[in-house]
Amino acid sequence: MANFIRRPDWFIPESQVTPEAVYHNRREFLTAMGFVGATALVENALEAATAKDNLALYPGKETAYKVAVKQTPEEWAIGYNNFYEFHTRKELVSHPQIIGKFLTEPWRLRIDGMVEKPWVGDAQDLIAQMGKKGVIEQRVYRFRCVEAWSMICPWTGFSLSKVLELVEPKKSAKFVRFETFFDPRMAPGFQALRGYPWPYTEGLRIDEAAHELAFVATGMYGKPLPRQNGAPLRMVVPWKYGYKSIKSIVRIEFTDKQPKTLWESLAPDEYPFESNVNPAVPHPRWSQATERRLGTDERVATIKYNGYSAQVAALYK
Ligand SMILES: Nc1nc2c(c(=O)[nH]1)N[C@H]1C(S)=C(S)[C@@H](COP(=O)(O)O)O[C@H]1N2
Ligand SMILES: [Mo]
Repeated sequence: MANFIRRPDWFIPESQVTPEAVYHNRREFLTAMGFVGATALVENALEAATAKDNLALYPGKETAYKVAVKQTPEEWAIGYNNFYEFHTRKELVSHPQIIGKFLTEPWRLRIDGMVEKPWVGDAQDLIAQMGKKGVIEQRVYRFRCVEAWSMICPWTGFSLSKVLELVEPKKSAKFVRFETFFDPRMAPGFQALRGYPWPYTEGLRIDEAAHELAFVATGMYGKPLPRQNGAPLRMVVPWKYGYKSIKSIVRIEFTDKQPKTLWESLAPDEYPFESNVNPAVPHPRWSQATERRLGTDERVATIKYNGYSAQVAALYK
């Protein structure tokens, strides 16, 4: 029977899976996987933070980013997820049998491409570094999925512009490309959707990435992100449809070419690169005029740029 199951090219046999003992020793694991380059060693020696060390950074300092409407109940925000690497059924993503093998520590993150100072290290080291700079905030944002559901929740994290300050993009960098982890051992969706152009990728123009509102979230509801919401770190781009808010990022690359995103490769007319929330432009298969608030039966009017016109409209003159 097993012989008849066609394995995709990237299938990794059980025999090659790193033994758990090694996996759990972060330094050895990184070395074994060939991940510890010169830069990584320097960065890790300076920080070497763990998720536990970083707990003190939550929920982050309060800022002006609040919404004068009731927040979505936490159980909805963390129990109804789009994360196709795991499952296409939103209620199932957070199920222990689906998300249970997803290890988010250690987590190697690369920030590179057209930058003066590439950064390589563990995601927790980046979070610790941002903590030292005092830029960790809690922001309450509206979040609007292209499927016409929405939520309002508090995120902890830092502005993506702080990452730009850290790596100093070169003049030639016109776009930022984001990439999600790709490891079929940790997530069943890669197998289930083997025709998809994995890994999940997304992108922003450099001026969008530099905008104050573009946020790197490491937590929500005052705690580190649950795995199903994109631990250890993800984007939250509140004026764009939800799929632009890529989860569980392993690489942030600065480039001079507009990146091809996963959803754009699958259906360019339905999920174009820009994807700003706009109630006047229907999706080819449904209206975008209204949205359903998670955890309620309420349908409310969708607002242009998801309510962030005052901040972002100037980007699109
Ligand atoms: N890697 C990855 N990121 C992703 C997705 C995904 O399937 N994989 N889904 C996107 C979509 S369509 C939405 S609406 C949001 C959902 O985020 P949430 O589950 O935290 O609400 O994540 C976005 N980021
Ligand atoms: Mo979405």
